[in-house]
Amino acid sequence: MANSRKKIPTILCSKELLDKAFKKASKIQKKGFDNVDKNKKTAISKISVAGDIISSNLAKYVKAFPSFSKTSQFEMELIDVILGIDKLKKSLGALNWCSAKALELEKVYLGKVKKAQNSEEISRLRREFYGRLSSLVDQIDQDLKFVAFARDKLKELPEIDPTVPTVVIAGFPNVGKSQLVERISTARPKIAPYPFTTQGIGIGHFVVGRKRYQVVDTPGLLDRKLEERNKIELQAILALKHLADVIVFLIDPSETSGYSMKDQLALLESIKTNLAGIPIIEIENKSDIVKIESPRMKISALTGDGIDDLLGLIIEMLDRTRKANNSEPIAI
Ligand SMILES: Nc1nc2c(ncn2[C@@H]2O[C@H](COP(=O)(O)OP(=O)(O)OP(=O)(O)O)[C@@H](O)[C@H]2O)c(=O)[nH]1
Ligand SMILES: [Mg+2]
Repeated sequence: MANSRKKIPTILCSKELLDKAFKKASKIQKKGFDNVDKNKKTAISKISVAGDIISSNLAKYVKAFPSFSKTSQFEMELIDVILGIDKLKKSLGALNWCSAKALELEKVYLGKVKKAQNSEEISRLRREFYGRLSSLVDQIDQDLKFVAFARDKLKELPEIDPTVPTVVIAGFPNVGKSQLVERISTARPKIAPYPFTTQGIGIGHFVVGRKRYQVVDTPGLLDRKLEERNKIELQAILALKHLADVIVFLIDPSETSGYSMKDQLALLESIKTNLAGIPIIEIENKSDIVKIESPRMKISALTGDGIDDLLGLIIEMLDRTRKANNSEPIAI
């Protein structure tokens, strides 16, 4: 799915789709042995072209969406959080329905036009077909708009390779997760002095010798129940659950993030309980401002202090803990 979603074409709304169909049909002029024959052949061709364009474009949209059966569990859940799988399936179903209906309508009107006796009737039937085709497509306008939105969202999703050893950076908002990801990987996330800067999952890489590792930046988490978590936080939870071979839990003892140590440590405990089995490295960030007494490793993602040691530890743990396939890290 990761690559196929990049190929989904631009999804037109109902008005654009109808304009496209009618514009193409309007250019058609056929010859005939008399006026009625000419008008009939022209109308038949216009109806076929307009109906076919609508039907084939809708079918193309549906087909371009990746098959859910081939999507990984992580991506399924991520799409469900961001878009709603049922909603997406329903809208794609509506496009499919409309595609078949357009062909059906086309067939009915082609039959009627063939039997028509005079030019007035031919032109009335052609107009009637256009009107009915328009209201058919207008009926699925909301679905087209949702599918267009879904297409854009799917394109934004990061490319994740499940076979590459992966460290997920988690913690409260504003503690410096993105700053750390930027420092240790190829990712260039947005870093800002306010919470909830990161709104989705970001992926970066780093390479040591011939081995490649994946770093996942996540949105900030608050210490609260799963039912209360919003779409943004749920993405972080999914990354922790499905992608992490190792978790780096970043703590901000300076509390300049705006969150207390007590709350941050409570979140750490709940992650430990809920994701038991995934090794967690507890790190204190912003050591350039505040260092507290504790056995935890201290770093400054801002100045780079302590980063080499942390990276060494991450690599050591990733090499020891291979979740995906239990295989060796991929050599590049
Ligand atoms: N002094 C100091 N500031 C830091 C350090 N690391 C990050 N910051 C600052 O803290 C602020 C938040 O950093 P981000 O990396 O955006 O924090 P985040 O955890 O990704 O935040 P969200 O995406 O909102 O969850 C920014 O102003 C950073 O420059 C550090 O080690 N020392
Ligand atoms: Mg961030």
